[in-house]
Amino acid sequence: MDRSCIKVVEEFNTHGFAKVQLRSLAQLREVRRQYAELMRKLSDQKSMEDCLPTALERCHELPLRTDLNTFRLKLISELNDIAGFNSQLFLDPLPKIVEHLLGPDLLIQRHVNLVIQRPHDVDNAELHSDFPTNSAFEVVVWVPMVDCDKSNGMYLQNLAQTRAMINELEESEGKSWARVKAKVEEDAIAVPVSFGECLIFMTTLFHGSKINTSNVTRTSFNFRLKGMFSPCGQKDPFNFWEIAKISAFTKTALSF
Ligand SMILES: O=C(O)CCC(=O)C(=O)O
Ligand SMILES: [Fe+2]
Repeated sequence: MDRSCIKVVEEFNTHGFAKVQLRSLAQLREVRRQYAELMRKLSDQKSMEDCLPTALERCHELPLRTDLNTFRLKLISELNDIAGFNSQLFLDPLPKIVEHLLGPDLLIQRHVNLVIQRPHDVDNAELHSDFPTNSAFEVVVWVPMVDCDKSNGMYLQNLAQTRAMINELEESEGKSWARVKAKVEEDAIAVPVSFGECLIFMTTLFHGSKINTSNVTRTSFNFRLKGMFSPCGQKDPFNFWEIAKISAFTKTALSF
């Protein structure tokens, strides 16, 4: 691993999250093009080819045939018809970093999650942690299709903050949730993530998003990776995962 990957791993191990600069931008742009093409197909927009980034940012101006959630679910369903869609987002240097964190035998989430957050829409993701629905042994990859800052991105609590929150919740037997939530929303770490970057974080971290106060629609994908032999969460492992990478040794061992 080169110096920048080592730094990401160190940051991840200390704080439970890290930002990663993706190196295969051409491939990321290709994913964005595919996505915009789908958006165009499912909406009444004639063409998005000419000004793609702008079209994504101004997705809230699209003439939709249905409500946003139905549109989003239709998009997800079409995206998941593209074989290995998440693998297309598992871009260099993520494999090196994730392999270092989780080992050489990796599972990748079979279906992508898509978040479309329009300006001033109130259906933002409440403060939550993906654990224990997802196992603590997974890494979440969050990839925006537009530039995100604190007005339209995600926020999270680092490992120390998350631990402090859990202690407080346990001590109050869950009664301090509303207070903890209000405090988090006040001092949460908003991580600016531009197109071309992604965020990786532990499923155990508390995170969420606020109402998008920018004037651009935020579109982001998220998916998870897990070591093949680590504990599963509550999802059906046979539906949730597919193999991303398997070592020669494991392949041979599994053949017996
Ligand atoms: O993108 C968001 O606002 C929330 C994403 C999320 O909760 C996740 O990736 O686990
Ligand atoms: Fe989440």
